[in-house]
Amino acid sequence: MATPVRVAVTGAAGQIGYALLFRIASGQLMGTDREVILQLVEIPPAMAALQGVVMELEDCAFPLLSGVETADNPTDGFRDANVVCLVGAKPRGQGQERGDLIRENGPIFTGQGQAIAGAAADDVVVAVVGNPANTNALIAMANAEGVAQERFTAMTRLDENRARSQLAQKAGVPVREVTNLAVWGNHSSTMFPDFEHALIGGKPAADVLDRDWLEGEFLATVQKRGAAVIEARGQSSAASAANALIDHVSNWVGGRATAADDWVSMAVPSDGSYGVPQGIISSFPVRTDGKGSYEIVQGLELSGYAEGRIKASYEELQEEREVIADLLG
Ligand code: NAX
Repeated sequence: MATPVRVAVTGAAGQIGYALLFRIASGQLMGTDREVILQLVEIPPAMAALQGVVMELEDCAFPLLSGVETADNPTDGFRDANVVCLVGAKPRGQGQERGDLIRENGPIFTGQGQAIAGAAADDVVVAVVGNPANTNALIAMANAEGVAQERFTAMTRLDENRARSQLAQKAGVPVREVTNLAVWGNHSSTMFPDFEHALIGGKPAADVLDRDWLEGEFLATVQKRGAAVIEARGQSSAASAANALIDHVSNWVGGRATAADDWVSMAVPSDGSYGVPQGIISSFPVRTDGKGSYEIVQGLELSGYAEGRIKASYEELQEEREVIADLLG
């Protein structure tokens, strides 16, 4: 068997952590032929709770889990890590503005970016979940001197999965029949789940479903899904977020390459494709090789409607960038 993959997870004692770690340990992230070592990172007040999670991991006796380490700081936590999942962040408080949350969480990601540069493995890949995910990923990237920018991504896969499920339900088909669905832009209410390129059973979604429904109820449902889950469950999405992170990372480095005629959504540093300005981390349709590389899908034709939606979302990302400009080094 190959050397174990070291997977670091911040916020490991949180809700998403609890839904995520057991799946990583069971082989769903890196494949059922790769051993993993979990490196769990928390803040000092949560270390006791983290010990409970460690006990439960031990009690599962996962054959592929060859070690569990804990740390209360990112430098120790990211040492030699091949995969870093930045999940931990402060949640948005009641009545708190998005800008305040960005200012509050931003500094966490400067230190974590520096720790990735200083301590992680040469082949490290980074997936940010903690909100505001795109801008936090930008901060980490800007502070990780010497690490290639394309290693920094943020998760928009939950938005994609939500959108695929909504289309499948409306069309009355199994969700696997919905393909080529990309989310563009920011992981926020401005993101655009691109129904114009999505296929349902191989046919354009707009030929199968009513355009008014797609522009209206569909977009609104996907954009407000996180809030709907909080209202119903009393807590934010956790299992579905962990599941989306497994999808994101396993497609990227865990051996699950995307099909040649399909794509998935990842927020990645913009290279200027489709007019999305450089200097932000924005979601695009991407193809992955399952071994650590991805490329932004090229050559898609965007309607004026889609361009308008994408622009609104990247402008929001540019505004977020302004709010934390001083943290970009
Ligand atoms: P929880 O509040 O349950 O857990 C967060 C954990 O992070 C806590 O245990 C806390 O101690 C830890 N933490 C805080 N600062 C830390 C630091 N500097 N280093 C290490 N650990 C730290 O939140 P949870 O429900 O697990 O959500 C985590 C993050 O995911 C939040 O920012 C949330 O907004 C975000 N989400 C992002 C989603 C996405 O699609 N990108 C969807 C789900 C989720 O809302």
